[in-house]
Amino acid sequence: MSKTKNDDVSLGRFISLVLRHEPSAAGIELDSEGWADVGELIRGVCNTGRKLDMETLERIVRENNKQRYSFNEYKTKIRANQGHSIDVHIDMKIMMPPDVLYHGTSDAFLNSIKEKGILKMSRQYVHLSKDMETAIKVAKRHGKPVALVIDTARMSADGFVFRLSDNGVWQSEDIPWRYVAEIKYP
Ligand code: HQG
Repeated sequence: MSKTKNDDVSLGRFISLVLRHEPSAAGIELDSEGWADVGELIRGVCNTGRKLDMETLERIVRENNKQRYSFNEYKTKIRANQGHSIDVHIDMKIMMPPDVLYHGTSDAFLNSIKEKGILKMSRQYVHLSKDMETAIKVAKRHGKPVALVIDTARMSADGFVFRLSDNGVWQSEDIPWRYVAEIKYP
């Protein structure tokens, strides 16, 4: 990876932390819809000893591998598209999901998930993806990966709703174990 790419990835990680979990890490605040003022974010990030300017921020937003962030129309505000643990309201479209979606997790969490269901844990929603490969990638962050195949058709029929973030991540409320159709190991 080139130096710039490396720097962008590590800056992106810090920006995710600030915009999803801990704005105070850059000494800033978000509004109720999760927006940060772009000038404040750049200054806040620079105050931590990192280097960030508008050109770099625009490149990070444009090239981020999961399209994690969005600017407003005038590029005066920025927010994370999903993944928040703090209490902000991101207006996501409620949509009919495909018949199955996948949740990636660690083999080590399975007993607890069987007992309590797939819980949101610290985030606002349970995250689901439309393909197994993405779920396995997510799962690898936690340990020996498994993908749970979720019967979203049955969940929808039972009244559960699903939201789709602007960057294509499906979001659900807690999922009881009975909706897990299959456990897949890569
Ligand atoms: C697990 C990444 C024990 C759950 C990804 C998961 C994603 C339980 C972990 C996004 C449980 C929470 C979110 C239970 C759930 N007992 N463990 N009852 N219920 N869990 O990081 O889905 O790269 O909060 O299975 O792409 O791993 O950051 O959620 O393993 O979309 O943009 O508790 O993070 O996006 O972990 O990842 P997380 P996640 P970014």
